[in-house]
Parts: sequence; C-alpha cells; structure tokens
Amino acid sequence: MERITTLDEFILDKQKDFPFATGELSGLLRDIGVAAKIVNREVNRAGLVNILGLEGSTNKTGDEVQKLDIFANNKLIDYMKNSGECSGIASEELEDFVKLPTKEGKEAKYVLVVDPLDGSSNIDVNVSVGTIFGIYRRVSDHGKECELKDFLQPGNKLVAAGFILYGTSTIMMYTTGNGVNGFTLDPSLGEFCLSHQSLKIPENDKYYSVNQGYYLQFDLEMRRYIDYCSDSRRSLRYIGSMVSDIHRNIIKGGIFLYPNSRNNPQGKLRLLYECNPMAMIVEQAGGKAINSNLERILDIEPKSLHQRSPIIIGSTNMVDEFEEFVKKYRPGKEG
Ligand code: P6P
Repeated sequence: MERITTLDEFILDKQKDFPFATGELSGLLRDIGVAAKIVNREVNRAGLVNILGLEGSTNKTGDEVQKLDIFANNKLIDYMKNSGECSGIASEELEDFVKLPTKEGKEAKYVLVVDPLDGSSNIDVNVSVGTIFGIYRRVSDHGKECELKDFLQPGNKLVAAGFILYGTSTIMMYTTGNGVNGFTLDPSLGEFCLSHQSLKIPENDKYYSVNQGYYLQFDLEMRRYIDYCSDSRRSLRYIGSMVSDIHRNIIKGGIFLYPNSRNNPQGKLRLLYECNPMAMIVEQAGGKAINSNLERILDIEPKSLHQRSPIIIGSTNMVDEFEEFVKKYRPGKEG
C-alpha cells in the first residue's frame, strides 16, 4: 500500500518549491481545506434536513439552520478570517466584497474569490455540487484595507485556483501554477489524501457537455458544432453542475460549453469566481478555455464582480475544433 500524503503535507512540501514563500499562501490553502471538510459534512446531511425537520429551525446552539450555500459562504469567511492571510472575499453570495480584519496588525497579502456552493439547486435531488475558489495577490497598499481593484484582476493574475467537488466522494483539486493535484477526503481519517498527482486532461473527443435544451437559442456556429458532436457519435454528458461537468472532462477528456444565447447574451456563468478559477485549473492540466469570441478566459479584464462570460473549456483539441466552427459559420470571423 502506498504511503498516504495528506493535503497539509503536500502543501508544506510544495512550499519548498517557492524559495521566497513565507507560508501565507500555504496557510490559506490549508484553511480552505478545513472549511471544505465542514461544508462537506453539512452537504452530506442535507438530505436529513427535511426528514429531521431541521430546515428553518434552530440547532442545538440556537443558530438558525441556514440554506447550504449561505452556510458554505459563512464557513469560508470564518476560516479565511481565522487564517489572517486573507484581506477580503468576493463571493457569489454577497453583492459586494467583504473586508476581513487583519490579525495582530498583519498585512494580509491575498484576496479570495469564491462560489461557495455552485449548483446548490441540485442538492435537493442529490446531485453533486462544488465550491470554486481563486486567490489573488493584492494590488492595493497592503497596509490598508483591500479595494475593488484587488478583485477585478484578470484570471492570468491568479496565484492559486481550485475546487471541491462534493460527489460520490469529496475531492479537492487545486493549482498554484505548477500543475494540478487532486485530494480525496478519507472520512475515516478526516484528511484530504493525494489521489490524483500532476493531472493532465486527455486529448480526445469522448464527451461534449452542453444544455441541449437551449439549442434553438444558440448562435449558428454553436448549433453546427453540437450537430457535429452528435453526428460524430460523441457522448453527451450534462450534469448541470459546472464543477462536476468540468471535473469529469479533466479526468476523461471532453469539452464543456456554456455559450451566449438569446436568453443569456453574456452566458450564465460568472467570470471572477467560476470561469477564471476553472480556466486556470484546466489550462494547468493542459487544456484550454475561451469565450464565444475566441478570447482566452484568463486574459479578460473584469469590469464588475458578478459579470458573466460565455465559456468553452476542456481538451485543447476539442476547443480548437470549436474555434474552427466559429471561423467557418460566424460572419466576420473567417480564419
Ligand atoms: P443550466 C448551476 O446552477 C450552474 O450555476 C452551474 O453549476 C451549471 O453549469 C449551470 O448553472 C447549469 O445551468 O442553465 O444548464 O441549468
């Protein structure tokens, strides 16, 4: 049996790769791992809420039982406060970013962007959900509170990105720009254990992942690409949970598309805390992530915290193939 490497051991070991690392980023990643274990416990109990009639009531400590995405949001904020390494958080659950108190006058270097529980509407039907996070180094004066510009950085400035998938098992994947590694939670140990080292997304055309129900709302090039995938007898897999769909493609190969449509001219997914972190992870695993205008997701300059972006992400060969359809079928986009 191979020796178990825990997330904490791995983070500390990788810190040696950064000669000037002072441990702040490692501390942040470890605290995200702890928050993930707590969220995981509640997600796993979600089905009991109805049976035990907990929802909307108060628990033993008198706290009101919260909706899980609010619970996840608050837990992440609590643990980021605890680390003292995070100056502020921008979250899908919060209209504006939240400033965190510095610890013992420490100048926190980083800010966090997070979707605390993506796909939470799937919980009621026991479908996998996920937490998506990205970490930026601040661009504002470290001696003062964080500012909006700390969050409105392009994804190519992320120093770390990751997700936690609460599925048949709970897995945390992250990158600090030197490849992607995955850790599976062993409930008997209460530890995330290294299970997927130096992940590379397969180059194949196994799966395409899109909500085919919007077919008639898509632009011509998207409809032609979907027809081509279908005619090529590729398997359509669409879970309706971004983390689950992209995680499957990282392991098996494939493409995930949430493009613009008549109902969602900018797509549905959020640039800052959904598209950018997932794009960093997929690129670090050897894949590609673009928007409907064939621009690299990580190069888009954000204008607002909750702005949306169309996204086409996955195996490089399939994303390149999609680009050919855009050049062929979109007027003015000839290659
Ligand atoms: P649709 C879940 O609600 C989510 O935000 C993503 O996780 C998922 O990829 C997408 O929306 C699904 O959207 O329009 O296909 O239901």
